[in-house]
Amino acid sequence: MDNKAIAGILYETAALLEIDGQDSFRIRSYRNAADSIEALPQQISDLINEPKKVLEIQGIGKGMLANLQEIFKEGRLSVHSDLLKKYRPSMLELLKIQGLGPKTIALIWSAYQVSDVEGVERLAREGKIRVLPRMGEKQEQKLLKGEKQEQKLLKAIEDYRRIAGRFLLDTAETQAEKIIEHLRGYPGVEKVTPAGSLRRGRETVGDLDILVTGKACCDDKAREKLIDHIITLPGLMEIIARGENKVSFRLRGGMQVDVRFLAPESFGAAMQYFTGSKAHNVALRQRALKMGYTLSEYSLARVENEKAVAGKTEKEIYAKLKLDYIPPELRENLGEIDAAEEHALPALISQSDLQGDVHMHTVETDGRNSIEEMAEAARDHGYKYMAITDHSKNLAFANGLDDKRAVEHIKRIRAANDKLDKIKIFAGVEVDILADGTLDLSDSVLEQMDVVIASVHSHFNQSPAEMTDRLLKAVENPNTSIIGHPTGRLLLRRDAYQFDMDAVLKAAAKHRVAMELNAYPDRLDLNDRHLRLAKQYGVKIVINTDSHHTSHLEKIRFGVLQARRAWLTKEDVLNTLPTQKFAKAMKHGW
Ligand code: DGT
Ligand code: CA
Ligand code: CA
Ligand code: ZN
Repeated sequence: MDNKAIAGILYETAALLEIDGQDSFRIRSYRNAADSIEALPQQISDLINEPKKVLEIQGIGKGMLANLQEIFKEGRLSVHSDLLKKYRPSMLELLKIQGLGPKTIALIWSAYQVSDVEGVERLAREGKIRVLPRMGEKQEQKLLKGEKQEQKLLKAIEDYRRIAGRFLLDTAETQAEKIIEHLRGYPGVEKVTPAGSLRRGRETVGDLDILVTGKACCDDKAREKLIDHIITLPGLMEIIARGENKVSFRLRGGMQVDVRFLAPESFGAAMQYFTGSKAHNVALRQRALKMGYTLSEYSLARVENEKAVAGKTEKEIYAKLKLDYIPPELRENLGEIDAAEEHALPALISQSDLQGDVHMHTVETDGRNSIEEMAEAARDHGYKYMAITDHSKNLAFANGLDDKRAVEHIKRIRAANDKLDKIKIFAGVEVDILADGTLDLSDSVLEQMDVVIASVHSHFNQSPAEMTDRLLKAVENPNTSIIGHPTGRLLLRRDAYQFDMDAVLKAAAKHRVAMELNAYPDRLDLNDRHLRLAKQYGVKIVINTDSHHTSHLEKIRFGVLQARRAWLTKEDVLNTLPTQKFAKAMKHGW
């Protein structure tokens, strides 16, 4: 179990203890321990056999040590599982609803013994929440007072449903890798591959679809043994269905996984089918029928005699359908089938095309590493250039730079650049676009920068008209090179702010200001649809990680995936350019 999973159990325990009305000291001890473990640089699993070292961790005393030992020994924590039994696991779902905290949940429980989302929704509709006795805390009074608060709760439940059960791409990928690792080298298992939305690189993933093939899949006894092995997977919470060719289960954290077992001769057909998307599959099946074939998860077969003509690989299926191979990222039925027929699919950008990453923070503001550390990491990554782009002063909680500190920072960046070989360090800034559209540093400072990323970090609730004007003003500023994370959304957490995207893209094309594709898995912004629109307007893209730590640099691949989903080629993306040309594009437009 990794630190994140352990912290998760402790956080849940804290919330459940609070619902249970336990004393606040005890509750806090679980939260503190969870905070420390989550931030720990090394894995607690590596330390657990050295109790002295565990006790040195802040917030972990003898009692918590015993809890951790129990988790590693038993795979669970009895306080946690007992409370879950008492209140039912659905209680954890309730905690995810905005504005619904443990105190209110406890109140609802004690009045109605309801602990699930549907139940709370019903109570709110029936006006039964507003009559609950009010608690001491202001927040709770607000929630419980009157009809308006019930409406707010219903809205929060609606929001929760929209995002519930979906996961960020990197979370899904990590879980898939664990499953693949668990099956690697198992006798009779040849290939284990993710399919579904993860393989297509969708920005969020609903459930994991994992395909397994090899000898162990073709024989009843071997398959049963294989399933017995699969369900020993650490972090598996419950088995949802166990069948002959498939096992479905839920992982801690709620993600559902479908693992399917396939004969090698159908592996390609199954990959094609279970990669989807559904819309792509429907269109492809219609094409097959027109050509006298049926396409299923087992094969592509002739209608008249049901004889398979393809199935072992995806490539042969597409080829038999007289189509160029369609990369998974494009399979959304958005024109890719016609393009494949006409040999007109774009040569999609790949990660190796990128020559640099130009959005990074350091300890000078809210990053964790120094200029040199970031630059060395970028060089190790194989980049020819990178930029340090710390925040500006409007972002006070990030200790943003004012004019004076910005100038000193430029000096430090230049000095680091002189010291380091084989990588060009550009001096840059991520400057706030203030509410009125002006930039947060003076022109004379911005002029000295190689890369100016202008971003919105405040006043998200402006009217669409105001926000559009604000962004247009930033685009028109001659110092702006890139608009950072242009819609400001945080996946599964915060919606994009509203503005006229067409107007902003038009202006960006005119002023030759690039749009960022922020590769950080919480953002992935611009999204695939907006990227395609940007390309139509002739706007160039820069793919950046927005790294706050050297370990974030590798997240660039999530950005590349989104770029591919948007049909982008190397030519659409500025940081595929060599160093000098890129520098020129940042200062004077491409
Ligand atoms: P997700 O899990 O919501 O992120 O999205 P997907 O695309 O992974 O969808 P999922 O897990 O329901 O199904 C995996 C793939 O299986 C899907 O992309 C296409 C295929 N599939 C599932 N149900 C159907 C169906 O009813 N018809 C067709 N043609 N394909 C289906
Ligand atoms: Ca799926
Ligand atoms: Ca599925
Ligand atoms: Zn930012």
